[in-house]
Amino acid sequence: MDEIMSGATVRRGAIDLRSDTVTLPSPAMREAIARADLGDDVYGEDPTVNQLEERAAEMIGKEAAVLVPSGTMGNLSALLAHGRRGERVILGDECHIYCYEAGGASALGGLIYHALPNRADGTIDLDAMRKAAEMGADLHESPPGLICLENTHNRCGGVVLPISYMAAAHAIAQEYGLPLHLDGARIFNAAVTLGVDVREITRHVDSVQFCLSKGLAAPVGSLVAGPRPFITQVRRIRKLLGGGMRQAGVFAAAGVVALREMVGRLAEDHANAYTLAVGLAEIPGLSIDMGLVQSNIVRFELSDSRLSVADLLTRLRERGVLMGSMGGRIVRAVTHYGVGADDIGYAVQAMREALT
Ligand code: TLP
Repeated sequence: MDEIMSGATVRRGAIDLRSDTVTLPSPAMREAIARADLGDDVYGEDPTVNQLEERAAEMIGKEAAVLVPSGTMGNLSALLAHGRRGERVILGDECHIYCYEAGGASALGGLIYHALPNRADGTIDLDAMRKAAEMGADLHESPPGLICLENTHNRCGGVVLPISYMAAAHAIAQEYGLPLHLDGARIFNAAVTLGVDVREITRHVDSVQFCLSKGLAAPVGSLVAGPRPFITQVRRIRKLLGGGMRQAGVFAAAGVVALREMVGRLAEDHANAYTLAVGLAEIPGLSIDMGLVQSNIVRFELSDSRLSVADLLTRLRERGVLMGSMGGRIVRAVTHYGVGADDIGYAVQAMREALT
């Protein structure tokens, strides 16, 4: 393992559980990248991008989709398309848009984040959501612009929002004439856990952003999907944000393969995450709520106060296993295409040693 971990950069060979964003493209993706038909996508002339957008819209059950460089830009452009300056974005206080996207909708679009507590299961109390949606009639209040949900929910440990909850939130949004946007960075993981076609989830939202570059293992890219006029507006905002790309078919080609070949293997990541969680749960000094291990994310607490999270992560790193800190005493491990079932046993053993 010394060889793997020497120097500042992590060499290939480490068991990298920091995120599913670290996945490298599959051989089929590299092949597709090499052979991709290309054109200038700002002119709408990249055939591979067009193919990806059409396929994505169909799979996700929306009229149209647009390729953006990142999940962050996807969410931001969707929020800016839905809301106007001074309007409120009603969302959870643990969601990625609120915690990890540099306040973009506020900084660049003048929207106001109205953050409501996220419960451990990733949901927002529906009464609180309704109250937030109601606010705005009084001229002292800022009007609501949209509601956002996240599924699977990253900071809550990859939990999956039930379809009945999505439907109930959608009903509230509709009652108040608000669009419901879904940060579905890992929406296919949610569909796999629920055992449904992804459209059973997305039919309860007006727009959705999902990532190709996480569990689906493509190197770059996210899609925003929704009604065609909305997507036209997102396309305009993507340009405004500097996200109009030229021969983007270079990486869209990997996205086409991702949608075709990688969704079907996500269950493997979920099984590996569960095995990892079971192994970690047996180690004294860690505590895990197994009920929240529902997809490819394992979130656990370092309850042994003799060791800091930073020290634990260093000890793991020295053993060739990488995990991430989520603040406080919370650690996150994410399984993905680059991690095999045999790596899980090794990672558990490394954790046991790191805590001894
Ligand atoms: N999440 C990353 C980090 O930013 C935390 C990760 O390692 O999990 N929505 C959700 C739910 C996400 O988890 C992420 C990325 C994004 C949006 C943003 O996607 P990118 O990184 O493509 O901008």
